[in-house]
Amino acid sequence: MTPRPATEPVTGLVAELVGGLTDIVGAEHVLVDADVRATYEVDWTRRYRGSCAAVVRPGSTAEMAAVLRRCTELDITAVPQGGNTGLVGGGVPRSGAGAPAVVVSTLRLTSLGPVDVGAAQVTLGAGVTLAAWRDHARAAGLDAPIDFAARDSATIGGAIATNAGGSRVVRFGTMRQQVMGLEAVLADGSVIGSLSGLPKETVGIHLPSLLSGSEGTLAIVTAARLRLVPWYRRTITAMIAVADLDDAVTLLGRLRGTVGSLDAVELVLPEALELVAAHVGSTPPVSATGAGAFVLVDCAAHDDPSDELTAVLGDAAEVLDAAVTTEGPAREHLLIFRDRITEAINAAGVPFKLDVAVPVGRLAELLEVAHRSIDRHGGRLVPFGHLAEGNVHLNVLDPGDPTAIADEVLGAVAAMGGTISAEHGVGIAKTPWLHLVRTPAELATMSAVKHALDPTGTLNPGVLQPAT
Ligand code: 2HG
Ligand code: ZN
Repeated sequence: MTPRPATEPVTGLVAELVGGLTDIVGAEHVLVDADVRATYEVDWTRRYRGSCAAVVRPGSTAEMAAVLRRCTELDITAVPQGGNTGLVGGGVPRSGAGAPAVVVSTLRLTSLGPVDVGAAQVTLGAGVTLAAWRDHARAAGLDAPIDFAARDSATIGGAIATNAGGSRVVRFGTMRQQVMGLEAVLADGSVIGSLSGLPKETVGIHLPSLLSGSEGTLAIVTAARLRLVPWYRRTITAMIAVADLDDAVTLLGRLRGTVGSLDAVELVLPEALELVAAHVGSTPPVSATGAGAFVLVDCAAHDDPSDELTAVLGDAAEVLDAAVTTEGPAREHLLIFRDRITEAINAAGVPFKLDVAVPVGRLAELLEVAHRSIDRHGGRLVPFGHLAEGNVHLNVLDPGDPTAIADEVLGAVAAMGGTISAEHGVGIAKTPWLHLVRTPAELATMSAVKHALDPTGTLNPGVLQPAT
């Protein structure tokens, strides 16, 4: 690194940075205008924001390497950003950060490799969206194993960085399980990884595992070799009203034991159903009378899975009411009551989000704790999530004292054997509570790995690090 005189004005440094980046990617891909930078500087919920000196958009791995090398040389921090759908403040500049930062956007890394049908794999650029992954796979008769509501904007790189989950985890696992290989750039510009996608290989540390969930703090992923799964064209979807969370969990057990085509088992609590119904101006397809929870079940198979699901629902005493639909507009209508909850929440205010998971048998207890805490500290709870993984998104609108709510809820989650982040990541939002789920020895290990890969602290500072 070239030492800089301590007195050098920041403006001089920024000019040097912009000049250097322009040499690498061209002026049209170094965004310095405040209005243009603005959308990269705030997260989707509007809770997290900061400012950057520039947004740089490398168009290849070689350009990414040169960009990061330049940032490291100039002592500028780099905040990687994909579709900017993150919910924990990990993809936007930190507010009040001392050193100037650049946002490194992966959105130009959109290469779609040929689908390898025999291997059921494909190589994609980090900036490819989940929807494009799905469409590309389907054009070859296969499918993408990961899906969630932000599919049109969320990128492969971001999904790897946060080890994203979504609705199909019950069948295929999280993003980490889909990464057969990857290519990534370290802060010093070294390119690491492999895209050959070998299902069997034991030669030491598995880089895809190390980097999945590392939130852009160790390296920036530029491309990935991803698993594909069969495209099950026949679907049946049901929204089921049950009396309470314990009944929802009993139903989950029945489904797991008997329905081989199970693709998603999602959870919508009454407060969330009410909010999304008002937002989309439509009545939910099931009767809410006496219902304490709604379970959304998706089954998908090569042959019609209807009998398999309806047989279970017909026998289950927990089912108070159910709306069942196969493909087409009726299914789309049903799915909006799950897919559009986040949007409905955002339309109602700036939410405080706690993405937590507990063993499924303790979900009822978790909701009681959350309600009691919010009664004490103020706010409106909008809970929903992924029943199969015990993963609830506790969204709080107008929180009176968000820190007190987080202290109580996350403390209780940890005591139940749960986690403070199930699929959104830690970002900067959860750093004060990392100690609840990681021991001092584990935190020291994480910090040693960070230091080994990014000794200059260039990549995504503040993210995934215990708050001091
Ligand atoms: C979902 O499950 C996403 O739809 C977003 O993880 C959750 O808005 C949220 O809290
Ligand atoms: Zn989710």
